[in-house]
Amino acid sequence: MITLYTYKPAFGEPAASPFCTKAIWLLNMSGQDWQREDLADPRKMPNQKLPAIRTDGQLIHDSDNIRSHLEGLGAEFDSGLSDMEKATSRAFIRMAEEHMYFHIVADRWCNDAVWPVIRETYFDSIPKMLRKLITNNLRKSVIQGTQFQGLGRWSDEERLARLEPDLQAILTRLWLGAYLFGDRPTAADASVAAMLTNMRATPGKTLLKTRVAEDEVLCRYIDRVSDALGKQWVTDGSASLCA
Ligand SMILES: N[C@@H](CCC(=O)N[C@@H](CS)C(=O)NCC(=O)O)C(=O)O
Repeated sequence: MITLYTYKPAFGEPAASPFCTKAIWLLNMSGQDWQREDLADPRKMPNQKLPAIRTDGQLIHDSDNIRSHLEGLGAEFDSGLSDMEKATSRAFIRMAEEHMYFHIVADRWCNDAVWPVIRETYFDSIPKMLRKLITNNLRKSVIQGTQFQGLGRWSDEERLARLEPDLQAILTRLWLGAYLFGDRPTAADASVAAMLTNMRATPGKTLLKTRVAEDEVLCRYIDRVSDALGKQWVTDGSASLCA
């Protein structure tokens, strides 16, 4: 049995982190038996981040490594995709995880109206008297991180303009099928939809949240992926089916 170390569910999502949601969805697709253990503090993990899995005494961290491990056990997330499609899939995953993700961070940590809800949700295990003090330092370092990464230097309007071509690329892929690469979900959907669903789930009102929440095609796509990958899958060797 695989144990997934993840952040707890938040804002109606399977986990407070899109990378944990991605890992949950990949585990479901893999057909492996797994259980979750929710952690509030990632500091004991390699790289001090979540998600990670424990399996056969090994601790495997990073959602990409979790994917590789599951593939080593026989999961075929991209079965039926051509080499050309697999190359495009890889680029979409990087777009989601190395660009779209930081918009969620900026929306949740840098926005003074959203931050109190984030603090009270993510850090409710810290005693209330200490919570503001401890999390203010953490928030400062995350805001510095967004400055270093670059997105934190843009206004919300400018940020949204930078994201728009990514959203258009996703919408273009969806002309062709229900999922990014046709009629069944693949690895790219687990990354891309995890980012989109978390953008939509951010508490309060932000430009980014409104952009995603008011886009019918994106919302139908998010709901389709959440429905399909939120369930445990069974594999019969050649195909994966929702259980
Ligand atoms: N590349 C990693 C990213 C994981 C990640 O960024 N996790 C964040 C939450 S979304 C985290 O645990 N951050 C804690 C920290 O940086 O202190 C993956 O794919 O798993």
